[in-house]
Amino acid sequence: MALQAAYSLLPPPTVSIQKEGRFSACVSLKDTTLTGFSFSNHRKVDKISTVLTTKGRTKPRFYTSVRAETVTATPVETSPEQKKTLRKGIAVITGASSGLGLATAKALADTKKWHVIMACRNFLKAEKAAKSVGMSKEDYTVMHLDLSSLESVKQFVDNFRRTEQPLDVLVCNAAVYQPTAKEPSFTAEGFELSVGTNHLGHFLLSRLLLDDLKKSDYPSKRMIIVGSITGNTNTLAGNVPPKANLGDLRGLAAGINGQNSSMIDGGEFDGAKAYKDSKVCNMLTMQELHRRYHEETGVTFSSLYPGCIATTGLFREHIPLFRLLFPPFQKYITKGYVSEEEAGKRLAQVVSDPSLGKSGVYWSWNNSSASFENQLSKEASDAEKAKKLWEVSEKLVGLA
Ligand code: NDP
Ligand code: PMR
Repeated sequence: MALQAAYSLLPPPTVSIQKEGRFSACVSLKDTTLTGFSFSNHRKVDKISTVLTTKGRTKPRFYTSVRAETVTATPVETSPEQKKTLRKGIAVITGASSGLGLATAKALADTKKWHVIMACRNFLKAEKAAKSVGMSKEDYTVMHLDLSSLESVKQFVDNFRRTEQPLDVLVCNAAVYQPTAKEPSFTAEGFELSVGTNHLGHFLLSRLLLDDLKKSDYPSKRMIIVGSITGNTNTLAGNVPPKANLGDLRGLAAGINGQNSSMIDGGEFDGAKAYKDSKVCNMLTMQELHRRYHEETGVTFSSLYPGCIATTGLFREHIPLFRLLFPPFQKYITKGYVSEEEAGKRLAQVVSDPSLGKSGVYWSWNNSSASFENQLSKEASDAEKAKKLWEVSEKLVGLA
């Protein structure tokens, strides 16, 4: 097979492909509307605020509130008059300048019920991307965030707080994938780049913004960390070498800085494995957040596999032959392919659909695009490992 030819150009696999594990559990056909709230068309501008741009300038922003006809979620304590008014939800999406993040921002913005904060490392790219998909100015704000710098994460949180907006949903979506890198590269604080960006950057961001989410008076507050099938070894895709494996986290505990090791399990650097390991960290972190904070805060914590979005920028560092063959391979052979637009609608469901409001769930979709609660692999659902990962990560990002 042609993809295998491209695949054979990668470092030799250490393990052979095994049979597919349990594919799905508890398939439930759900309503796929983006939100269960029903709104009239009447909108009014109710607040003018300022938003800090990357260059430290402030610019005026208008926030709109929307009159709700029916609200089906838990009511917030407000006066009878206020009860009729549901403001726009405010969602921060990291890495919204392309692929899944952009498609999700667009899907939410199009409902006119959400204002999206596009938290991106490249301000101009994000602005252009928003314009290119036809998002209206009043539906989004671009704010600078580079997840490969913990200082930038802290700065983003400060800047966001200065805007005095509430935070209703945080989507940890950004990621880097370096399948062809021979040597590791590192974040500003010296962590291997994939784990440093995809996991540690998001770990700090989610911990800091949890306080803001707690304060939100929105009917449903959510934190979503994007996972993937390739981190789950109970699937065929998760058994394509190199397989995710965090081991006993000795490399992470030693700082994952290239001095002892650049890999979480303490092994030799492998860019594809580092990405898959980072996805396992994302899925473990979501479950640990759920265990520690769901009851206390009422925040819904979720992860998901949106489908194989084979056309996104995630594969920008892969060899050209792979980039050519991967989309048709996923479309016609595995049938796991999903368009950016469809994947964006799926993630937007996890953001706002009342039927996806259960906490601690890893969502997937079947071939008819119906969502279901999927089963994570043994490692990606290991509560002991999740606790250890939490404690080690806290130290690395300076929270403990
Ligand atoms: P893209 O490359 O299109 O999007 C990744 C986004 O992350 C980009 O906006 C990129 O910014 C941003 N980003 C990368 N590094 C940083 C950083 N240091 N700071 C801030 N932002 C950063 O890939 P996808 O849309 O495919 O990936 C989105 C998510 O979906 C990831 O979590 C990925 O793991 C997940 N996923 C993807 C699948 C797929 O098949 N594509 C399947 C399963 C999960 P910039 O535009 O500046 O490069
Ligand atoms: Mg995979 C049902 C089978 C299936 C699915 C859904 C995916 C998704 N992949 C499947 C099967 C296979 N892939 C098989 C049989 C092969 C060997 C030919 C294969 C190969 C392959 C490669 C080389 N696949 C890949 C790569 C990548 O570089 C991608 C990757 O692992 O990125 C980390 C990838 C992916 N396959 C997927 C998905 C969703 C990816 C992107 C990974 C992600 O975002 O997590």
